[in-house]
Parts: sequence; C-alpha cells; structure tokens
Amino acid sequence: MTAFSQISRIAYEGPQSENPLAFRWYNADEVIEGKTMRDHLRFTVCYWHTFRGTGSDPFGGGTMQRPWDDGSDSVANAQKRARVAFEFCEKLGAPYYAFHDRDVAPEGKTLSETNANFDAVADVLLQEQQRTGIKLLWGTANMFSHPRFMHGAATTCNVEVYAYAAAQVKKALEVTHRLGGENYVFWGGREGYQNLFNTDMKRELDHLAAFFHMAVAYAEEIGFKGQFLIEPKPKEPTKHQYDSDAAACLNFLRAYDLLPYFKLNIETNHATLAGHTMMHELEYAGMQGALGSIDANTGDLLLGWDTDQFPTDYYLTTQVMLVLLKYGLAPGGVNFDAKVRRESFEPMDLFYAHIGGMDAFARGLKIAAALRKDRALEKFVEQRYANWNSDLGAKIEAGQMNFQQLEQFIMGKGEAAPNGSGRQELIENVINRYIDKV
Ligand code: XUL
Ligand code: CO
Repeated sequence: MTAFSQISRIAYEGPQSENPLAFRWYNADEVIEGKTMRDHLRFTVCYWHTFRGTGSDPFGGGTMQRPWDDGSDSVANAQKRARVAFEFCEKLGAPYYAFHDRDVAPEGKTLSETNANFDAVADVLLQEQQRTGIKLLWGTANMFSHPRFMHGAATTCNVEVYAYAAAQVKKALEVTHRLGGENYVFWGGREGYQNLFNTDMKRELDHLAAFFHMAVAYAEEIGFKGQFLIEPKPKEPTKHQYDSDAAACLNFLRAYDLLPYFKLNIETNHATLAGHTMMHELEYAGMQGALGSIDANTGDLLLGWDTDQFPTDYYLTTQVMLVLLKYGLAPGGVNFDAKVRRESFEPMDLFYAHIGGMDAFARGLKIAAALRKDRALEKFVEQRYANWNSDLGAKIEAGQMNFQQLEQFIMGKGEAAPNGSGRQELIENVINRYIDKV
C-alpha cells in the first residue's frame, strides 16, 4: 500500500531544521529521566479524526481529500483504509493507534452482520500490527452516532437499547483483547440529559454503574487485563453529561464501588469546556492514583465548543508533561484526539498536524524535565508550606489535633504568623526562562 508514496519515514533533524517533514524536538531514542521519549510519550494516532474525519460541520459537507477511500461503506474499503492508516503511523513513527468499533468497520443490517464486518477488519488490523509492531493503545465503542442512542446507551430510557449497548461493548472488548489493546475507554457519548423534567437521574446513574460492573466482569471472564478508562467531558452532545469532569467521575466511581477498576482519560479541550485547565484535571486525577491516559488536543479560547485542534503551545505541553512526569502515564499514552481543520484537506496536512503535536509534546517534556532537575518549582512550593513542617503542622497532619487544642494554641499567640508572598509572577518568569533555554 502506498497512499503516501512521496513521503518517507519522518526523521529527527534537530531544532535548526527547516524541513516541514522532519521532527525538530521528537527524538524517539533520546533518554530523559532514564526513559526514551518514545516510552514517555507513547504517541497514538486516533482513527476517527485522522481516517474517518470528513471535514463536515453544521454549515457544510465534507472537504477532505482521501484518494485511497472510495467513500463506500464496504468492508473492502474499510480494510484498505486500515492498511493506509498503518502506513501513515509507520511513516510518522507513532507506536500506537486507537479506535472506536464503528470507525474501523461499517455497520451491517443486524448486529451479527456488524460484528462480522468488525471481525473482517480486525483481521487486517492484526496483520498490520504484526507487520509493523504498532500497537493498540485502546479500543472503545461508538454508542452515540446511531439514532438508536438518541436517549443514551447505558443511561437510556429504552431497556432494549441498553441491551444493544451491552452487546456492543462485549464485542468491542473481545476485539480489543484480540488485538492486545492496553486499555479500554468509555467516553460518555450521550450519557447525560437535556431536561430533568423527563429524566430519572438516579435510575440512569444506577444503570450506568451496573453497565460498568458488567464490563468489568466480562473483561475478567475473557482474560482482558487492559486498564479501563473513563473520559470526562462536560458538554456536547447533551446539555449535562454525567461524566462532566475528573471530580464528578471519581465521585461516581467511588459511590458505585468501581474505583479499583477504572482510571481516567483526560482530554485538554474537555477540561477547558469544564472550566478547568488541563493541568488541574491531570493533577486532580493523579493525586488520587487515577491518571490513566490523555487525549491530547486543544480548544480555541474564542470558541466555546470542542474544536479538537492539534496542540502546538509549549506552555500547555510543559504543564501537561510536568504532571505526567510526576505520576507516570503507562499503560496510557498521548493520543492525538485532534482533527485537521476542514480547510486543511490534503493528506499531507495529516503529517504536518501530527509532526507539530509530537514536537510540541517532546519540547514540553524537555522543559518539564529541566524544571524538575533543578527543582525550580518545588522550591517555591516547599517554601510556601514551610511552616506546616512545625510541631503544630505535623500534629494536624497526623490527625492528633482537635478544635479545642487549635483554639488554645492560637489564643496563646493572639494572632497568626504573617503570610509569605505567593511569588506567582516570579514563578511565571522562571517557567518562561526554562522555555527559552531548552
Ligand atoms: C469526544 C471524544 C471521543 C472520545 C472517544 O469528544 O473525545 O472521541 O475520545 O469516544
Ligand atoms: Co477524546
């Protein structure tokens, strides 16, 4: 297959390179904090945007030129597309890919026909994985595009749609397992509501939890050892999504005894739609041992929807990498859940987009590692909390103090010790200095 015959394997040429088809920062074998960039970043190409994105928007149809794709819903076309996808990942040097069941294979007239289509394309995916060594980061089921899911899938009011969704996830788990997928993702899709007047929220959440417990039980039954992930998102397509942010997801998982089986897949544009920074969402998940994987993209500050753009901002990637270095990422990865703009319709644009994203993350990794090496930020944090290292602080943190004892302490002093400066502006200057010097 030679869909990209004019392109050879993208090479690392260093920061001075002006070759648009070379990496300036992503040097897969370069070792940082004892691990190669390849192993830190675990870059993943997402099948849905990169190979199924058409460029359509609410105001107009598709624009993408994909000469290898005949536009039909045939299995043969899907198999050909799969081979092209692997040629792309191979030339890019991306070690992983990720898909929804319906991205890779067309739906048939019945679920069994659909499953047979999925198996026929999975045969090609497996062959291509074996040929190239490229691995599956995660699989997932698309339970939001088909009209049957208009009221949701695991939170639908229609019990037979719930059964359909269960059967779909069962199959997606089997195929993900067959392909050696390292994780399995649930993004809420239409799991949410538009209006509480017609919604039994408690019943829907109970159903969702039961669904996840069945998924965990089935994974155990078939021997799938991959990590389950939930991907928080607050808006789109429903007005209120149940998995709205990391805190809401962790609360749900804890309430329904699912915490031991799930981590989170945090996506930048979802974090910003929730009114958080990506760094906040990552830290919130990380501090609870629930940081699983990331969907790397970015939004647009002027647009309030999920624009899924490729991330190119070093400030953002530095923030992300600071948290990922702290908590680690494997078996997760950096999945480019991002799409080229509809005006960037040539196949070549797919390369430019991924090269830019990979370089931005590689440089963010280097900047974050330099900050950590010098303990440039830790120093400020340590200083800020220094008086918690006192006898008083140690006793409070050990749970040995009560309100009466604290009152007695502060009454004895009359006033609390003066505060120190937060030094925010100085810290921001320090970060810029590291961005300049790496
Ligand atoms: C939707 C989104 C999904 C998930 C997988 O906003 O991010 O593509 O990543 O279902
Ligand atoms: Co995503």
